[in-house]
Amino acid sequence: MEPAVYAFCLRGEPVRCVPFGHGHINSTFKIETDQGAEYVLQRINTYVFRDPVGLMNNAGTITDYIRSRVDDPRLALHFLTTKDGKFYYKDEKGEFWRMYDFVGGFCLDTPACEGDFYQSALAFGRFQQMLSEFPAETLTETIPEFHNTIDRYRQFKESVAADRMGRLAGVRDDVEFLMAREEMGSRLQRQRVAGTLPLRVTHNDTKLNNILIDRATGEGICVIDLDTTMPGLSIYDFGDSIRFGANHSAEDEKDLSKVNFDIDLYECYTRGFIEGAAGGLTDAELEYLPWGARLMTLECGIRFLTDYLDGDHYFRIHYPEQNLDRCRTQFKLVKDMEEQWDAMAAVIEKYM
Ligand code: ADP
Ligand code: GN1
Ligand code: MG
Repeated sequence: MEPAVYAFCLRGEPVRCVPFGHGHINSTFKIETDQGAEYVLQRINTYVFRDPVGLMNNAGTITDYIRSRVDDPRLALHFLTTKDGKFYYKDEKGEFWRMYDFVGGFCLDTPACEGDFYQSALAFGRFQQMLSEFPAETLTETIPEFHNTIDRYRQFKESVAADRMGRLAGVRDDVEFLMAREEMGSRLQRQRVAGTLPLRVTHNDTKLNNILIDRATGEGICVIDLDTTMPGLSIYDFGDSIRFGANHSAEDEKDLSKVNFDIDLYECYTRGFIEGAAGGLTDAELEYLPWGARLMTLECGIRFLTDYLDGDHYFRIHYPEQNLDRCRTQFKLVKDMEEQWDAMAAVIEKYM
């Protein structure tokens, strides 16, 4: 990574570089210099992101746009440019790298308390609100059909048919679980096509660890991981946060008795997200929030299972069955949400 480090205009000489964070996609490092400056260096995963130049153009434009409209510069990431003025560096092997200021905060992998989750909801709601007038059509679709669950089912069925790793026999129940929900899974995409839910600039990957939290105040500072920011539905962002954060277990927990959807955390996130979006959500969007939670969870389960069947090329794994474990936690959460469906709708009504 050395040429990448030296390609960017840093304050001081780099003296330390350590692997950092728990993302599933990019490779992340923290860089420190002899003048006490701190940066994040990332190698962009080009297996996942086929157009890294378009992606960096999105990220650079969005963060400049936000920073030009707010008083606190920490509300958006600040990407450094290379010595020849680009937001990325392409090395000799064709790998793409980017560098941004390390923001003095921390990321959480599970909410330590309701307050954290509420703060992340405020920050994700506010992110959408800050971009509500941004010309969405100018953004590159960094992963086409990213939250098109109908297309995710298509890919899943292809992987089942191919059974490249010979793993199908061990996941019959999981396949059955998904096939029983195919019709329901198309619901958001049908609303998107029908135009009943407005197209907005959305983040599309709103895990709790994609928010930086201020150590001193406990408040959300800014949204990170902007790789999938593109036109989408507000309920994708709401739903993906609920999927990840409205429970008390790890995404790859093996003991499913520990994986339980927590309706109180769901309520707390709902309150924060609506408040952060500052009245910007339509009645149809509000009504569909529970669908966002249920279907983003289902979709993520489909993606983990598909990757498991294909041989784990997409999500980084640390042991062989990890994507299967991840898939099963998602299915357990979907089941819980189905059982608490009326209560989930009632929470939304309370805040409408
Ligand atoms: P990935 O696409 O792999 O998830 P991210 O951009 O989300 O990549 O970065 C991976 C992880 O690195 C984050 O989840 C977070 O834990 C950590 N991280 C990234 N940027 C910062 C930062 N500026 N300050 C603190 N932690 C960060
Ligand atoms: C990935 O990049 P990261 O780790 O924040 C994935 C999300 C999944 C998530 C599941 C670009 O997020 O879509 O929901 O893993 N990101 C991409 O944990 O596919
Ligand atoms: Mg991330």
